[in-house]
Amino acid sequence: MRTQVVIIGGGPAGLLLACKLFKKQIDFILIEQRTKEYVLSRIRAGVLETGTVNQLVDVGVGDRLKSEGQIHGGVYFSTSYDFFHINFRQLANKTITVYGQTEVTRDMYEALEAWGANLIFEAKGVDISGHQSPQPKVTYDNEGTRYEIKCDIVVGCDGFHGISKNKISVNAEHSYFAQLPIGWLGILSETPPLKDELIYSRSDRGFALASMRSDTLSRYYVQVPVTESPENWSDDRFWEELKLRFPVHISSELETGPSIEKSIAPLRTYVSKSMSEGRLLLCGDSAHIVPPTGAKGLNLAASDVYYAYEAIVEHVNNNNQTGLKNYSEKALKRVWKSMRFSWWMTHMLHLFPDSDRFTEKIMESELSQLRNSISMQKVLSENYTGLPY
Ligand code: FAS
Ligand code: PHB
Repeated sequence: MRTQVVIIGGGPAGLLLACKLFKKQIDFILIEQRTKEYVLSRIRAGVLETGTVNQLVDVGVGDRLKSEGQIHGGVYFSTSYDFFHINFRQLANKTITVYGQTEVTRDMYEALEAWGANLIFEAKGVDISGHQSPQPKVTYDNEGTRYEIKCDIVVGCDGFHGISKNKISVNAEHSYFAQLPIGWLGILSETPPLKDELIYSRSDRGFALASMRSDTLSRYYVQVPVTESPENWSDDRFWEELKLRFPVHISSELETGPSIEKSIAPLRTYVSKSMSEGRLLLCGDSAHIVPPTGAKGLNLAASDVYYAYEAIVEHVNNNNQTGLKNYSEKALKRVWKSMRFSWWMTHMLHLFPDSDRFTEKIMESELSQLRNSISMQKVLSENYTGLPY
C-alpha cells in the first residue's frame, strides 16, 4: 500500500489529525492496535480549551459538542475549611468547555467512518522503518497477514505506551520522566454534579476534584497512593472519603449513587527530548504526559496536531520541509508551558507522602496566596483556559 501520511494511534490526537487531513484532501491511513469499542470504553479527560473546540468545529465534528458541551466561566478551589471561585471570564476573557474525551473520540470516529476514511483496527506488531529517508514505511499484522505501507510522513499518535517515541534516537537516550507516588481514583456516577463548575480541593486528607460530564453525569477523583487498587474501594468508601475532602457546607450538598466506572490513573510526567526526526512526528501522549491536574493532556494533543498539520500541509503542497524541521521546537515550547502549569497545580493541591512539613506549609501558602491575589488568579485563568497556539 502507499499513502501520503500514516497515523499510528486512534485516540484523540490521531483522530483529530485524520479529520484535518481528510478535509484538506491529503491521503492518509490510520492504524489502531485496539478495537474502536475498546478505545471508546476508556474514560479520561473532560475539559476542552478554546483552541481544541475551535479545531473540532472547523473540521465539522463540533455539532454535538456545541449542543451538549457545558461552557464554564470559572472554577472553584477549596480546602477543608475554605472555598473560593476564580472567574475566567473576568480575568482572561475566556471560558472552557466541559465535554468528555470519550464523546470527542466518538464524534470523530463517526465522522471519519461516514466520510469513508481509511481506518484500520486491531493492527498488531506495528513498526516504523526508514523514517530518516524520504520514503518511510510502516508495517503491521492484521488477521494473520503482514502489511507494508509506503508513505511520505509517519505521525506517532500512539500514546505513552506506543512504539513511536523511542524510534527517535535522541529519545531512547534521554527524555524527562518522573513517576509521582500518587494516583487519582476516579468514578463516574449518574448523579447531578456537586456544583455548577469544577471544584479542586486541597483538603487535610489530600486532593479531590469534583467534575462532571453533564447535568446528570458526574466525575469525581480522590488522590490515593499509586500502589492503591480500585478493588479496595467500595462505592460507600469512596463517597465517605470524598465528602471528607470538601468543606462541610459543600459536601452536605453531595448526591451519591452507584458508580458506573471506577479506575486509577497514575500521575506521571514525561516529555520527550524531541518530537520529530526526519519524516516521523510525534503528537499527544506519545510525546508527553502531564499530570491531569491542569486538564492539559488532551488539549496538548490538540495543539501538537495543529502544528503537525501545518508542517504536513507545507510539505505536501509546497514540498517545503521547513515546517517538519521546526515542528519539534515549536510544539515543545507550548508543551513545557503546559507542563509547568500542570506541575504547579499538582504540587499546590496534593499531599505528597515523602514531602516534609516545611514544603507542605509552602504549598498551603501557595493556595492561600492564590485565594487573595488577583494577579495569580489571572495567570491561572490564562493557563487553564489555554495559552495561545
Ligand atoms: P491516547 O493514549 O489517548 O491514544 C493512543 C492510541 O494509540 C490508543 O488508542 C492506543 O490503543 C493506540 N496505540 C498504542 N500503541 C499502538 C501501536 N503500537 N499501534 C497502533 N496503535 C497504538 N487528560 C486530562 O486532561 N484529564 C484527565 O483526567 C485525564 N485522565 C487520564 C486517565 C488515564 C488513565 C490516562 C492514560 C490519561 C488521562 N489523561 C487525562 C490524558 C489523556 O486524556 C491523554 O492526554 C489523551 O488521551 C491523549 O490522547 P492521545 O495522544 O491520542 O493518546
Ligand atoms: C475530568 O472531568 O475528567 C477532569 C477535569 C479536570 C481535570 C482532570 C480531569 O484537571
